[in-house]
Amino acid sequence: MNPSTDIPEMEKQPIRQNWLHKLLHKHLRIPRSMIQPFLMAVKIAGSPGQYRLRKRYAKESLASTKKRLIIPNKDGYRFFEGGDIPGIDALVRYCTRVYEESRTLFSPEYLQKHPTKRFLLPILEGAEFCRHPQLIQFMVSRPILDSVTGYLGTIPRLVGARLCWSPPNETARSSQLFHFDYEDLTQLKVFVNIFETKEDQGPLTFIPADISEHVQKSIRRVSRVSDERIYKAGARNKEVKLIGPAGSGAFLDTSRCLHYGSRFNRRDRLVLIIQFLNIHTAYQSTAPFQVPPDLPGLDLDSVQKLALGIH
Ligand SMILES: O=C(O)CCC(=O)C(=O)O
Repeated sequence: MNPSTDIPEMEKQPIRQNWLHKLLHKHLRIPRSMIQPFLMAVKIAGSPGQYRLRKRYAKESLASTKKRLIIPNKDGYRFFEGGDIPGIDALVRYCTRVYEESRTLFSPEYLQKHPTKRFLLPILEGAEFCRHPQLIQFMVSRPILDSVTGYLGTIPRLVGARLCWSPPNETARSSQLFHFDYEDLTQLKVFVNIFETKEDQGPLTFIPADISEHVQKSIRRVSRVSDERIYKAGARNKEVKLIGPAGSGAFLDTSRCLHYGSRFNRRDRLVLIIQFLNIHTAYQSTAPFQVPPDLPGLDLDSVQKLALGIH
């Protein structure tokens, strides 16, 4: 892998909220657990062929895959090491070089102007990945895709990705506080530590799905509340941290597992975050991209094409 010498522009794509979801959840206060299955059923009714096709492909591809990393449903996560997914060493080298070339985007002046947002700064985000087909090829490599398919029970859609840098910071706000992601009731993000990540680098920190569910039942509003409230509701000493060498990582259902990261870093952290959703999910990714069908540099089978929405 050789990173392009292009310095990526910081193109942002807006989050498109589903207006019906907004009306039902925000205005009529109907819980998400009731709305999302309903919205999904509406979307499936709109494209039943896609729904059946993805289920069928999932069944066939899982039956023919001898070895894949299984993500237990009860836990909602699974760690992996560099050797578990071919290509991780090359990925780490590539992302490190992109980071080194792009650091100038975040000059000391930039950081001074944005004192409160010194975490998860996007080195690459959304459509910018189309300039790095090697990274897209990795994201839909079969060891990753087959694990996600096994967990979600369908060929998922790769909906977004971010290569993020979190420099030293003094904050605990927004995604630095425990929260669930909202795009669906279940989803998978793949977190890859590009730098070796230790306790003082604000590692991804989460609570397994079954305990998170218990916490949610005890206190109805769980997002962005204090750690103490989460602990009192049954999660004390239950946190799990993604600490490990470059190339270590985790599959995490961020809709079912309370999580935070990049909190009080003392040293830099660089992480690649890849997001997979069910195709009929009501919400869009916060860093979405659509891969053009003729993007050079990709070598894809039919399952990988489905995951990228290329037909
Ligand atoms: O890794 C982090 O700093 C937090 C990531 C996060 O909250 C997310 O991707 O949903």
